[in-house]
Amino acid sequence: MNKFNRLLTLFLLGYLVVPSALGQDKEQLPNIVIIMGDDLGWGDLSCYGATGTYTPAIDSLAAHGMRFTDAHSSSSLCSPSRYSLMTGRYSWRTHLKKGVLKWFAKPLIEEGRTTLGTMLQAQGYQTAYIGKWHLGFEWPLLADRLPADADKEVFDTWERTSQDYIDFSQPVKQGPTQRGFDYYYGIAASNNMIPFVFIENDRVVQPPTVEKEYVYDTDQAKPRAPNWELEKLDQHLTEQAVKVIDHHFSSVTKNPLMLIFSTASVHRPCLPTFTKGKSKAGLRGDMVLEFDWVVNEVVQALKQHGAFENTLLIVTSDNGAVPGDPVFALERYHRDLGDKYYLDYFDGQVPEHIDPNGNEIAQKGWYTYGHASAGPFRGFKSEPWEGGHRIPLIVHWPGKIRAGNVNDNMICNADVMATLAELTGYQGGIGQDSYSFLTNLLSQSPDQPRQSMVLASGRSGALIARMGEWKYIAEADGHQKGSLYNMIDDSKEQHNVYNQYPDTVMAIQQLIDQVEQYNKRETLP
Ligand SMILES: [Ca+2]
Repeated sequence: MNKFNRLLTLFLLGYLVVPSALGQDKEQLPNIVIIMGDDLGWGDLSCYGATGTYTPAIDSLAAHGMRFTDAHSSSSLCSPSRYSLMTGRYSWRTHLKKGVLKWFAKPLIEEGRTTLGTMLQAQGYQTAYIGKWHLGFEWPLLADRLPADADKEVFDTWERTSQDYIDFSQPVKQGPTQRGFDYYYGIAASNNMIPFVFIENDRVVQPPTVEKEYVYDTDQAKPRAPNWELEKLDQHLTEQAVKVIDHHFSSVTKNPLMLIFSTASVHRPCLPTFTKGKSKAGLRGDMVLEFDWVVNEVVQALKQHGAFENTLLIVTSDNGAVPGDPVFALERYHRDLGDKYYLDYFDGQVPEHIDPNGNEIAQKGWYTYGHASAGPFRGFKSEPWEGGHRIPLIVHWPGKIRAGNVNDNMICNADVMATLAELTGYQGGIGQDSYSFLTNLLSQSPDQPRQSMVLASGRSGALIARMGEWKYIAEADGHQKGSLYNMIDDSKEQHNVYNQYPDTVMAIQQLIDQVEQYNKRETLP
């Protein structure tokens, strides 16, 4: 293909031209697709032992690829975990020590930092990001309604009135298209977070003008965009992902595709449509089935273009699961709106995981239907226990990964960057907390990619360290001493042996100090 045609093709596709990709033959590199669920738990997939859900599309990828059993998100909440996937760095190195980014927060990924997107652009990939971002934007303010203190009233607040200052007609800057993605279509954050709009590249597709329907779990909401249908978010986003695949492989471009598809499911509120009633794990379980449908749609689109065989496909989650359907929200929904959709689900169910000290949702507990969303592990999303940060992770690459592999080595989602750097021959700097597990994918006797790991608990910000057989949870907020568990004898974290092993505790604290200082492969000052 001559240069003019290539430029024309890129233009027609709506992609930015990647100068480094021009003139390079990258045909031999595989396409890379990452599908990331939101709050999808280790125990949610049938290939991880779930019986209340059935996920045949994902199970098939696991059966023909590699399933990791000791994979972790860098945090038990999503913004920080997503930061690590994108940059190969632990999120506690940023200003976000706990919690997630607020509605209109500034970008968490620093300008100029190497991301999965910029790295693969440099390697000749065309890059696209579909779905939930939750890593911040530069939101434009209305010219005629300026806040006295923009941080307090707009960018660093959970007040929903912050939306009243946003000019939805102007470009939304510093998002995915300025962090390494040629194309973006998605939602700013979780499905229950304002603004309820879709963003394409740096533009809001339709401004939020329609009064929000009351849906359980998202009351006090602001208006939504006319094309925002909460119950069909993933169906809409899947259409966009398939469109990217269709455009890419219908064109004459020979550059490989890198696509990240970050779904809205299975974050609450869970509002199943065509999977309603199909699982045995309530509304949330039904949404796990919808997530499996999403994966299948992407797989089928790749197959349709003959691209599946040359695609490295990763299916994973951003953090651990919630226990099930929130009783608080369901009761309130029923009180206000009657049994419009859901009442028949809850007959005979008894709330579990009640936390008297938690927020209003936790105090009422959850309906689980006997489904263990976190698998056999202790704890859930936002917590320091395994259920908060141990995630499902499956890699499929036909002809490269031996079918049916189960891999028990410890990896972190930050490691995806080093793995793809090694795979594509990237020589530039990458995040310093990223360790390649490529040999694990390609070799039958793989080494441990890493000996230790320092994660963070999303809610408290407590650092969590794994070192060999040990797991340590640091003191947080001054309300507890550290905890120490032996993950071989006690993977369910039932017996805190902090007091019995002071030398181990000291060694792990030293490890954390070293990791905090570790700067060797930094890409920014
Ligand atoms: Ca999440």
